[in-house]
Amino acid sequence: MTTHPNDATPAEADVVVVGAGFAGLYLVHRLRSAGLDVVGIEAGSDVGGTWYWNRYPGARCDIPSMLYSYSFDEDLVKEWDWPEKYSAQPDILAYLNHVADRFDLRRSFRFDTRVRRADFDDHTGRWIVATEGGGVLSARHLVTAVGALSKSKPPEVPGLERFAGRWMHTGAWPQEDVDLAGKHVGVIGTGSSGIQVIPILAEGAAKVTVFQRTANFTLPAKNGPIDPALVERMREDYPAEHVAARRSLFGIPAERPTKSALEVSEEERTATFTERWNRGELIGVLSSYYDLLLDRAANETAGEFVRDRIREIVEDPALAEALVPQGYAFGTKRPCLDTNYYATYNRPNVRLVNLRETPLVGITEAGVQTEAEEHPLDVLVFATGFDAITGPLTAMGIHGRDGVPLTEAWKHGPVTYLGLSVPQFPNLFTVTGPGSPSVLSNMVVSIEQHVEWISDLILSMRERGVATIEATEVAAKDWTAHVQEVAEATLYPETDSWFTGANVPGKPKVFMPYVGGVGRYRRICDDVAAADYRGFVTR
Ligand code: FAD
Ligand code: N01
Repeated sequence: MTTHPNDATPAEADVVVVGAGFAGLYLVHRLRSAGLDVVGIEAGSDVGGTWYWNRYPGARCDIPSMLYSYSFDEDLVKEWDWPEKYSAQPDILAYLNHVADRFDLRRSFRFDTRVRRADFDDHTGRWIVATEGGGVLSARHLVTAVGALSKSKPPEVPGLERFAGRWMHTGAWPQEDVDLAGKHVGVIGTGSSGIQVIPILAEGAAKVTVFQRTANFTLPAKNGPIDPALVERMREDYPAEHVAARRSLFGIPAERPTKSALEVSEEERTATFTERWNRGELIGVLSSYYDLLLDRAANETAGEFVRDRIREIVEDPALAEALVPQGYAFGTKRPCLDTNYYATYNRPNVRLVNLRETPLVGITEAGVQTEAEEHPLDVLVFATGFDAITGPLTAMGIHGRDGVPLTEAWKHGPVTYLGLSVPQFPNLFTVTGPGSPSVLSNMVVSIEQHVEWISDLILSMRERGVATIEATEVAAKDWTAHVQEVAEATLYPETDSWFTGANVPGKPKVFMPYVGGVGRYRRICDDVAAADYRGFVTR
């Protein structure tokens, strides 16, 4: 073994898994069940990942809970009762705790431990993984299950250190209850997190001021207690619905639209959109017609339908116009599902500050300063999102062959083979990495597919006595070009969003997820495996 800056003796493992969310838990279970020696590393104090960190009031999933859960174990599917159609953060966290207990997973994890550096050792063909606090591990494989939305984006506003009140980020919400009674709360950000937290804050706080830079499209969740008939049907038919999800476009079973939005009458379109709006589904309206994410004019029909609903709900016409999203195509920023979001603005204790009209200048001791006025606040909530998809990976200090940093390999944007593997970084696998459907899908479906594919590859390497496997430069270049090509056939790349990295100053602007669809992507991965891992080289 080569020497390493940290001279502690490395502990040995077959696989190091980083992260204890949906992905890390399943990886540890699957690899350990196959007889491998696995060590999991997690920065948080316990399991849960997203659902451990995002404890803000109102946090919940927007994929139906029966599908936003593991499908790999029939008993697990049948024994767990979800309370709501879209269950809340405490219930999802309780589920992941149940999974950890049921499969005895915690014993394989080191919690409160952050990976700060990982070096591939060319001589031994092993990864040397260093953690904050001085721990070092040596492993044949490094699998990142670090999440696509786990690195909170700091607010790029000056002066926060001066603020005399309390502040928090939705992505790292305090563990204890935050008492907001009688307080004036400010919220910066109106993405999915802001849209979920604002209505609840408005109920509990004396006053809420929302600082909005870009108005978002959000649809009603129509949430409520889970339908027992649906639960029974899905349990009886197991795994039919999960199989349908795996073959679908977004990891949610749905009819494939065959009509263009432009080939039907306005009456028919409105009737279809209304029926879909009333279902309370994330992709309901968007999958009414096949061209809504392909053609600007078609997209406008759906966009205008949603804008009209906002105008109906918000009583003050000027306020409604400020909340109406303009200037980008519906669905090209990740859409949101809400409970009472627009109606919240009819409350007397809620005020919207349009940062497009009065830009944010900075944070003062008293609150938020815009070009127009100072807004005094007791509490300031940043719902400003994440350095998404690549952020958690580039923050890990990963160095491949010849010490090449991942940050250097990706300085113009991520280059991967299948979103799973990076040339020059042998035996490194990235669950839901850039270039895979990941955030454009029901992520549990995508996570299960990656975990199973990666585990099968590692086990096949063991059987065949292969020490290292690595994507070829050509395979990664071709795949990355394919990811761009399919994205460019859609409206997605036209919009600045966290999908493109445009939300983080200085980040290369590249559309990162694979829009080709979950089912198609799975077939491609399966074909690669069947063709003796085409596009990889082994040693
Ligand atoms: P995560 O759950 O993000 O877990 C990654 C873990 O890795 C974290 O706990 C983190 O602490 C740890 N980690 C990262 N870097 C390091 C390091 N260097 N060292 C040690 N540990 C590290 N997706 C959907 O499909 N449907 C939804 O309804 C949905 N709702 C969401 C709601 C919120 C509020 C958010 C933020 C995201 C939501 N997502 C949703 C996306 C969600 O992130 C995924 O569905 C899923 O939970 C990701 O699981 P994961 O295991 O891949 O990553
Ligand atoms: O983050 P976002 P999020 N000054 O990036 C604004 C998942 N999720 O945490 O658009 C002022 O979407 C920014 O404005 P703009 C889901 O995948 C799911 O809400 O950049 N404003 C935007 O309004 C989601 O998409 C759920 O102009 C600033 C907001 O902050 C993803 O996580 C719930 C600013 C950030 O929105 C991320 O969602 C929560 C600044 N300096 C999260 N910086 C579910 O419902 C940023 N903004 C399942």
